[in-house]
Amino acid sequence: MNMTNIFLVGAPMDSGKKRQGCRMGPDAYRVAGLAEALTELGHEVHDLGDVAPDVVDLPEHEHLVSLPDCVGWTHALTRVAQEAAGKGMPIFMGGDHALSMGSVAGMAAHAKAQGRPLFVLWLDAHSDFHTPQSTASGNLHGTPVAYFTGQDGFDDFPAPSALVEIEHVGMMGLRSVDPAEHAALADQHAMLVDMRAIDEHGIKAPLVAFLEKVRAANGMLHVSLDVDFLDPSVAPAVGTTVPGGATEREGHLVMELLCDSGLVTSLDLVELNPFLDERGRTAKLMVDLTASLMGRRIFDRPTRSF
Ligand code: 4U7
Ligand code: MN
Ligand code: MN
Ligand code: MN
Repeated sequence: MNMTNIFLVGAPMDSGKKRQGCRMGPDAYRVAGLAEALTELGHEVHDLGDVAPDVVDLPEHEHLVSLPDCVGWTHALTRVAQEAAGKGMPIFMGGDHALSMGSVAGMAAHAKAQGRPLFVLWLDAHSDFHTPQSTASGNLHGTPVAYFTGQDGFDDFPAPSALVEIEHVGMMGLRSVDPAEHAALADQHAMLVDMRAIDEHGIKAPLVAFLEKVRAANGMLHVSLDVDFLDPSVAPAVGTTVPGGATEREGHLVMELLCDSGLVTSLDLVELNPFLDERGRTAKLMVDLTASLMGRRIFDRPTRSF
């Protein structure tokens, strides 16, 4: 793989839900050796440190958890994402998944300025397609896809200067979709790959089909990796475990195929809660998956046919 200028952006956002701990994510990635692993692969790595949320003048909401903080994070991360994208490939070290409101909005603005469409690959057990009105939990980490595709109801948030078309979103790993999300997705054309489809067809076929769409449109590709995409038996450090997730090797294969495609222009690492980890194994796995995305191989050429 060619040398890439990588910008690590720490986003210790913990406001997207009630359970705390994701704020420790960026430092867990640093301790687990993310920068070192990428440097070893020949990339130039710049750690921009941790972002802080903008201070916004908004009262707390009776149902939505930490709404003012989430709005402040979205402002700050949209700006930082756009800046970092102008210099190289941003990797957002979360933080919970509400950070993707900012990271994706910023990448969409950057892509628009380049005259290219932004595609988003959402690797997650959940569809995160609630609006502030439909969420029963009030946890805004369940809403980012609705935000950056321009669904109604985000009036307190900054209006994104560029939206992602729902047809440009691919979701893989789905196994927990709430009724309201299900209804909202029914009349939209996102690529929805649930765990049953992965069991039946393997993880490669739907991914390759999605990547062909990205390539045909000369698109940029943002990958958003939620820890709960993976099965909790291999990735326990997450607050929203759902059994029946992707295996360790399915995770790596996705990353290896994405690497081969050469299409990925930004990455979120989200929902790691180091407080729930077992001797750092989830943080380490997320680092290894990122290394696979950025060129790490078992062999550097295809193994011979058998
Ligand atoms: B994550 C949930 F009800 N849908 O809205 C909700 F199941 O970023 C979960 O994917 C959201 O981890 C999970 O609270 C958000 C729930
Ligand atoms: Mn998520
Ligand atoms: Mn999830
Ligand atoms: Mn989660």
